[in-house]
Amino acid sequence: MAATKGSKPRIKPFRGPAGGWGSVRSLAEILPREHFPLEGMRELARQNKPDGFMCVSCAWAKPGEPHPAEFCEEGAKATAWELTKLRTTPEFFRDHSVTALREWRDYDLEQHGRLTHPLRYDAAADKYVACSWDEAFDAIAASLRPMDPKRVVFYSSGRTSLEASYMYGLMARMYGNQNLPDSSNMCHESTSVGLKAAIGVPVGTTQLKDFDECDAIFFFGQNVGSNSPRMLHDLRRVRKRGVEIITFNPLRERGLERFTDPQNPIEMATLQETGISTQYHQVKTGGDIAAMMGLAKFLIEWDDAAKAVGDPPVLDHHFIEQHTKDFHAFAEKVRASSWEEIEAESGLTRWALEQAARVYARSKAVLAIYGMGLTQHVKGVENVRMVVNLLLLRGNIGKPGAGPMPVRGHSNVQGQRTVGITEKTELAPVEKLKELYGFNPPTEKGLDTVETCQGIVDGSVRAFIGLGGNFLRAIPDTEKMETAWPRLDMTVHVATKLNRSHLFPGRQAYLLPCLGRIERDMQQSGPQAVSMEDSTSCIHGSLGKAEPASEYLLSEPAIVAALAKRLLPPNPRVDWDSWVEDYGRIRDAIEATYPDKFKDFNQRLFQPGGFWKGNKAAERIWETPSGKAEFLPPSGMSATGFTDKGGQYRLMTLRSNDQFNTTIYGYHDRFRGVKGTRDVLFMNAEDMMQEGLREGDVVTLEGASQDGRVRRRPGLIATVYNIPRGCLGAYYPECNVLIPIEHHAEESHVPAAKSVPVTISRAS
Ligand SMILES: Nc1nc2c(c(=O)[nH]1)N[C@H]1C(S)=C(S)[C@@H](COP(=O)(O)OP(=O)(O)OC[C@H]3O[C@@H](n4cnc5c(=O)[nH]c(N)nc54)[C@H](O)[C@@H]3O)O[C@H]1N2
Ligand SMILES: Nc1nc2c(c(=O)[nH]1)N[C@H]1C(S)=C(S)[C@@H](COP(=O)(O)OP(=O)(O)OC[C@H]3O[C@@H](n4cnc5c(=O)[nH]c(N)nc54)[C@H](O)[C@@H]3O)O[C@H]1N2
Ligand SMILES: [Mo]
Repeated sequence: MAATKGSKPRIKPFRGPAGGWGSVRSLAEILPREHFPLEGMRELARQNKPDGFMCVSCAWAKPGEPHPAEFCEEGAKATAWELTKLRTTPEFFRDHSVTALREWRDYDLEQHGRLTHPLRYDAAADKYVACSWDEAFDAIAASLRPMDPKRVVFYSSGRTSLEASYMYGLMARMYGNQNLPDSSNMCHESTSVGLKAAIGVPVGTTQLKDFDECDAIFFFGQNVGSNSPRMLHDLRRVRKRGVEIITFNPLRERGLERFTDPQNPIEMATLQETGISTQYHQVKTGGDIAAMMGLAKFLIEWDDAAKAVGDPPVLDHHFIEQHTKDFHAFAEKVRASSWEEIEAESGLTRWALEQAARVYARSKAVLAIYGMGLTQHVKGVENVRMVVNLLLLRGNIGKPGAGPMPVRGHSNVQGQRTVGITEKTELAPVEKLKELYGFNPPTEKGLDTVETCQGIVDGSVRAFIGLGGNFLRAIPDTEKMETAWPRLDMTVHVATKLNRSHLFPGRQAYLLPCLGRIERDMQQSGPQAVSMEDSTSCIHGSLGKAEPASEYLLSEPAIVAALAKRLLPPNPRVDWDSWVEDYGRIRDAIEATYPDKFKDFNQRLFQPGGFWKGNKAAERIWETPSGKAEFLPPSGMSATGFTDKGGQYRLMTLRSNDQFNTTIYGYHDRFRGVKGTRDVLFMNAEDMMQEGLREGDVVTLEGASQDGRVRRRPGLIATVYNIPRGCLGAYYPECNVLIPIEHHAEESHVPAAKSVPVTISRAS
């Protein structure tokens, strides 16, 4: 593992708020380092505006009436990362072999700047060499055409636009598979599976306006200050109105504690802060099912008691009767649960849960906001369904100010699923595609992320095409996967910057550089806009205007079209070239395929605040098999899926405030007080004492090894941290080596990155 370069590591508590002067200072460091061009400041001002471009960072909603600067520290970093003046040219690859580059840190690979030319891997020289686009497309198509389509995977990362995603999914299906894993397979797939089963829609039912109507927010496992900072404005607004925010998180995340708006000169000058959470419950990792069972237990007990004496009910029985199924089975399971077990599994006292339950019981409209702290567990889907159970008890779905609000990750990850990036036949528009394009789309289920990994290991997958992302770094089991990867016959990555996935080429490999979203995309009919769907199901147009990083870049739609044309037999009904000439025609095709969601797509493209694609559950129409919203009693109290034993910990892998997924912007995690390193192991003080460790000791984590494989991550600095006993925290992706590929959510196959069983040793 490469050592950390730069300043001496320092870990001490951070006392400031989220936002505030810290975020200004952080940008003042990063913008010059990226050689951020002056014109870039103009681009920043266009970020998330109705006529501008949509931030390439997170998927948080973009309001119709934006702030003068509708971006956050993280969004500005992401823009600077894309608009950097630094370049990774063919000369760079002449000087560095692929094997040598594997020794580089993730940070240094991307920091070297934007890719400029299409590249072919020359195995004899172990180097990437420049090639022409034609050569690349011809070779890729020639290699894929004779292959069994079932053995080829088309991955996409959630940044890709609706237009490119639609074409990509169509290409895969016309070729003969729906092996279309995307980053949501590692992320909110637990939401898509859990919500679909429970309320008939795979996405949240809520929108920005619900912040103005809610009177309480229950907030589970999402680090708003680092990962969706623009939401802090919404949270501050509701706090000023007296809305209670009840947070469940093993760590005291600063963004959930207090915030100073860096764009508010008065707040900045006077160091004013808004307190965010009104209750903060440091639940044990994997303890949310138990915590929510505790809340439900209070509500049901209070309701039973009220009924006995003829008081007004605590539960919304009218809603439950009219709209839900299996309430009684759920209530029985809750009544039968014991407080001992709830307290032990959640790590929270009955008293603390009572305080939270009281807020829930007296609130008329409750939002439930959540992120990876719920989805990335073996019982991740049950976590999500437990959120629904809780909401259903008081009719908190399908009314203003209430409902589930999953916070999605990548800026268009939700949208990709909407336009056909899915391995599941029931989610694909099979009949429509048949009707529109006259072919028989495959109906055999495709491979998701975990199945792709398994296929690469067992040799059944022969080719991997990646539209964005850093798959090999984002998935679990780093060592095992890096060993298997080069056995692939063909690997292709469409990317903006060099990353570790590119350094494990298959027998044939191409690296194709593309335009970023902020850049001008000029096609035959003029400059092109693309579109994306945010976390609240609103669809926004996005127009890039910045000068492209290189004259050789192609747009993602152009790359997909060029490959499709060579790979597929001609089909008079799909004119790939005409789609690329004018992306409006791709949007027409999307509208023809999904007329309900995308009505008048082109006309509404730049509607301020985006246009809402609609949501049946929000109207209390339940598209479940029973036609009702379904309660589901959890199978057990713990979300971890494994039994605790002496010396074994639950490791959660985390993002810092200085990264976007596998992209490392820097080595600080301001809110957690970490400076100059990512090799940190956050530990409870008593656990450290029990292990005989002192602050700063360097330790090794060892992962589970049912398959006989040793999974180790040496070089972590043990650090006393406010974290529940038995739980550990360390950074992703450096700790992915510890996660077995089989350790994933049961129904959704999301890698269970938030509770990984590990032990600690001093061996290096
Ligand atoms: N700047 C920036 N923005 C991003 C990203 C980024 O890397 N950087 N990534 C984007 C992507 S793709 C995604 S998916 C999102 C991710 O955003 P988040 O959903 O915030 O994901 P994580 O950073 O993994 O943090 C998960 C949070 O859950 C808590 N947690 C861990 N285990 C548990 C548990 O068992 N129960 C509870 N209640 N809490 C738990 C952790 O303490 C942490 O606060 O952010 C998106 N936005
Ligand atoms: N242990 C652990 N593992 C995790 C997680 C965790 O919390 N813990 N989180 C999971 C989650 S939620 C996610 S979403 C995944 C993330 O998985 P991915 O989405 O696959 O990874 P990213 O790091 O977002 O991808 C970064 C790369 O995208 C490319 N890129 C950037 N912009 C563009 C563009 O406009 N076009 C194209 N074509 N390429 C571009 C760049 O080359 C860059 O190197 O990781 C997952 N893995
Ligand atoms: Mo994600």
